[in-house]
Amino acid sequence: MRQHRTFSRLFGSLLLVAAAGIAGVGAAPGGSAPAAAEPPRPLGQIVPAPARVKAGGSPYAVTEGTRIRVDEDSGEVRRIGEYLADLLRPSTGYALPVTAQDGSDGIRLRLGSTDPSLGAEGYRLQSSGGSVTITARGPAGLFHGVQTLRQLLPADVEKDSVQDGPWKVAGGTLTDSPRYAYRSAMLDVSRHFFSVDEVKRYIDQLALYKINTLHLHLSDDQGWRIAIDSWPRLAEYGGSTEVGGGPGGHYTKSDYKEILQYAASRYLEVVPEIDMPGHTNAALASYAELNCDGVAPPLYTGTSVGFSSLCAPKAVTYDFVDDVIRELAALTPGRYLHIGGDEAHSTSHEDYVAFMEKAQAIVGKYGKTVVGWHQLTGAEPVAGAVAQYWGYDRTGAAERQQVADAAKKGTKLVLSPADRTYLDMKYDQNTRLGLAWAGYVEVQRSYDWDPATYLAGVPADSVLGVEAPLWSETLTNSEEIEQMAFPRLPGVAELGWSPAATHDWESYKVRLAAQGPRFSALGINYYRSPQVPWGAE
Ligand code: TNX
Repeated sequence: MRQHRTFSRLFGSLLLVAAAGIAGVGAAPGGSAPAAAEPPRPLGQIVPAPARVKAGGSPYAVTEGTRIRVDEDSGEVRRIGEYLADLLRPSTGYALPVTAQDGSDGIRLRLGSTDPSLGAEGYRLQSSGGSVTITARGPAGLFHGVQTLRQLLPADVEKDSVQDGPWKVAGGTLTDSPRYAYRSAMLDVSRHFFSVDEVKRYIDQLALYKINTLHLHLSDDQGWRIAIDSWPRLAEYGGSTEVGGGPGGHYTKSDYKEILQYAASRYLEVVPEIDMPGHTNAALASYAELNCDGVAPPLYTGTSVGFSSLCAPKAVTYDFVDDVIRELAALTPGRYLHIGGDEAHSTSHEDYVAFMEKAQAIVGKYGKTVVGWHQLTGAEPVAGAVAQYWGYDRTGAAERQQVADAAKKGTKLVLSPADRTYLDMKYDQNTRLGLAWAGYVEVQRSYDWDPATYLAGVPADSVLGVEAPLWSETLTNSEEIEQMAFPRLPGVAELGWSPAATHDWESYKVRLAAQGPRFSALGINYYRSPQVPWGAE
C-alpha cells in the first residue's frame, strides 16, 4: 500500500512535470543574463503548484497597449481588475486601463465558467499571443487566477518603480482548484501587538499564495486586543502591555472592521479567537470578579503558559463570555469563531468540560461555528465543531486517538502540527528568533507531509484543511514575522491548495527557489534556507 502510494505520487508528479513542459528546466531566478533574452517562466512554475497544466502556443506579452477587460455587470470583477492594474502599473509603467468593453485582446477577467469542477475558488487561465483570459465561477476564483498571473510574470513585476520587462506570460492553459477549502494562517497579536498596517501587509503576502483564512489570536495572558464595549477594561487595561513590557495596544472596532474589509478584498475570511478558559490573564487582570477568589492578578509580560483560568463555576463568567462572543460575532461576517481551549492546565477537567459546553452553546446562539484547539475533543465538541490539531511527533497515542475518535463522530479537523506548520519554530540551532519546543522545523520538514494521512484513523474527508500559526512571543514587527513565515508559509499553502499528486520536494524546492527574487522585489525579509537552491540575486 505504502509503496503503491509513493509510486502513484511520483508518477503523478512526473505526469504533471511533463505536461507542464518543465522537465529538466531549472529555475533561473535573477540570473545575470539580460532580461530580454530570458524565455517566459514555464507555465507550471508557480506556488502552489497548479492542478493541471497544458503548456504550448505563443506567449502573451503585457505591453503599453494592454487593456484589462472585465465583465461589465459585476462590480466585484471590476474591483479585481483594478487590483490587478494597481499591481502591474508601477513596475511596467503602463496605463493598463480597466474596461468593461468586450474584446478578444488584453487581459480578460470573466465570470460565468460552466465548468463545475472549478468550484467556488478554481479558475482557468488561457494564455496565447493575443490575450490572457482568466475564467471562474466566482470572484474568489478570478482573484486566485490573478495571483497565478502575477507569478507567471517576471519577479520584477512586484517592484514599485518602472522596470525593463519584457512582460511575457508563457502560452498554454492552466486549470486549477484547491484540494482543501480551509487554507489558513494564524497571527498571534496578543504576545506582541501588531498594527493594522502590519496585519494588512501579512494579508497581502498570504493572498499571493492563495491562503483564504486569517486566524487572529486576539487574546491571551499577555494582552487583550479587541475593544468590547460592555467590558471596556479588557482592551484599555488588559491590552496595555505585551511580552517584554512594551506598550501593547488593541484594535478599536473600526480598526478590526478595517482588517476584515481588507482581508475580504483579498478573499480571506477572518476567524477571530478569544482563547478560553486558560490563557486569560489579561482578562482576569482587568476584572477582579472573573477570578474565583475575586482578586485581580497583575498584568503579565512573561512567556509561561498554563497558569490562568476563568472561573468555571461562577455565573458572571458566562455573562462575560456571552457579551464578548455576542459583540465579536456581530462584528465578524465569517462563519467561524475560535474559542481556544488549549493548555487549560489551571482548570480542573470537570470545570473544563462544563465551561466548553457552555461556551460552545453561546457561539451557536450567535450563529457561528465553533473552532477550538484539539483539546476540545477532550470535552464534548458540539455537532459541526472544528478542532484544530496542533500536536507534534511526541504527542501521545491517547491524545491522537481522542482526536481521531472525534473525527469519526463528525468533528472536522484543521491540521497545524507544531513540528511542521508552526512558523514560530526555529529553522535550526542558529535561528535568532522563535522557539524550539517542537524541535527545529526546516523548510523541507514543514512541506514534506500529507494532510490526508498525517493522523492515523482520521477519515480523509474529516480534514477541512491546514493552518500555519505564527506565535509572537519573540516577534515584534513585520521584518521578524517575515523571517519566520518565509519561506515556510508558501509550502503550507501548497499543501492546502495543490493535488497530492503534485507533492514532490525535489521539484517543489526549485519552484520555491524561483520565489526568492519575488520575495526580494516585494521587500519580504525571508530566510535563505540552505535546503533551497536559491539563485544569485
Ligand atoms: C503553544 S499552540 C501554544 C501557544 C504558544 C505556542 C508557542 C497552542 C494552542 N498553544 O500558547 O504561543 O505554543 O509555540
